[in-house]
Amino acid sequence: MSIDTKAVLAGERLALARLLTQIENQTEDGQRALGELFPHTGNAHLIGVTGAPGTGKSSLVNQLAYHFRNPAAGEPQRVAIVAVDPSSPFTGGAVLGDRIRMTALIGDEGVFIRSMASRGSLGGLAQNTAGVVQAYDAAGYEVIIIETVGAGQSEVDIARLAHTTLVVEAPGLGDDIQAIKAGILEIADILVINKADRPGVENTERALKNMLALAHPVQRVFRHHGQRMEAQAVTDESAPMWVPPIQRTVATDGTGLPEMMEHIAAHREFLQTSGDLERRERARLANELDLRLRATLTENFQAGLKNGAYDEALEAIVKRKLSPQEAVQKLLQSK
Ligand SMILES: Nc1nc2c(ncn2[C@@H]2O[C@H](COP(=O)(O)OP(=O)(O)OP(=O)(O)O)[C@@H](O)[C@H]2O)c(=O)[nH]1
Ligand SMILES: [Mg+2]
Repeated sequence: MSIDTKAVLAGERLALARLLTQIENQTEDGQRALGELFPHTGNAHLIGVTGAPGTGKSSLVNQLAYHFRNPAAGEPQRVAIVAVDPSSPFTGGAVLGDRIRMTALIGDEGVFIRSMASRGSLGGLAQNTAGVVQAYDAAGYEVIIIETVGAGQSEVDIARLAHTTLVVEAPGLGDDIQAIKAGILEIADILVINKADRPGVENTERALKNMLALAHPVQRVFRHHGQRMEAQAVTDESAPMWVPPIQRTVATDGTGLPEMMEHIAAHREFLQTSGDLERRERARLANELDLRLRATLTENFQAGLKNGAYDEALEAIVKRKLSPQEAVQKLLQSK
């Protein structure tokens, strides 16, 4: 079934839901629709929420959505959420403690939630997520929240997709030093200690503060999106810096959420005034271009190979008759 992109642009939920399915299934219709919609994207504030399983990311995302819908000041904003591979179900409130706020989101036309299963390759998931975010953006959602379970690479990928990245920690997850291993300082714009009602919160905060003190903020901010940004950072030492705040929250009752909203607003302001928003957008789109280019080149190349040529080459490598380098040359020449 072809996709009604006009209806998507008009914000019709059913059309959007259909498009998301096409994106997830990587259909040609879906890709074509995304192409048509692309000129209408680039307006939303993309917020990434990542952290270890069970730290309360979904609960926190629900709270954020509630606060964007019911702001302390200003107009309510429309919020779309994509939860990538959640290990616990994301049902728009069912996993949550704060029933009153969560119930307020159910049936709210200004909120759209989609969970995505991680199937296929990691690259495929990253592409699909980027597609879903574009669809939301075109549909006019002002805030797009992307939740992923952080496990190294996916944390980095989400940071590339988001303007503002929240890294969620929780006390008592075992090793407080877990934070360093995952390299979270590289990608966190805001550090959240959720489950602040639990014992051990001081230890977690102390560990995070120590880590932050050891980091080099100037480099940290600009290395955010890889090599290309680094050169800029070195030459531009007068550029304003963002030091990631640490915020305690209790996502099950909303404690710390007003402060959290202030940090997000401040970061957004920083992105705009420092010029970092433009740099991040550029890096983000470069990343997507690279990702798609690589995927397409590989696909085209493999489609043009003679039957069995790849397996033969692999077999020769396994038997040490060819080096991987030689095998690549051979495959390239066999075309
Ligand atoms: N005590 C306490 N429990 C919380 C808090 N936030 C979330 N929880 C509970 O922790 C459990 C996991 O919460 P989720 O929001 O599903 O966590 P998640 O990080 O999204 O989990 P995954 O997506 O499966 O990685 C649920 O039972 C929540 O009710 C909190 O601040 N304090
Ligand atoms: Mg979750």
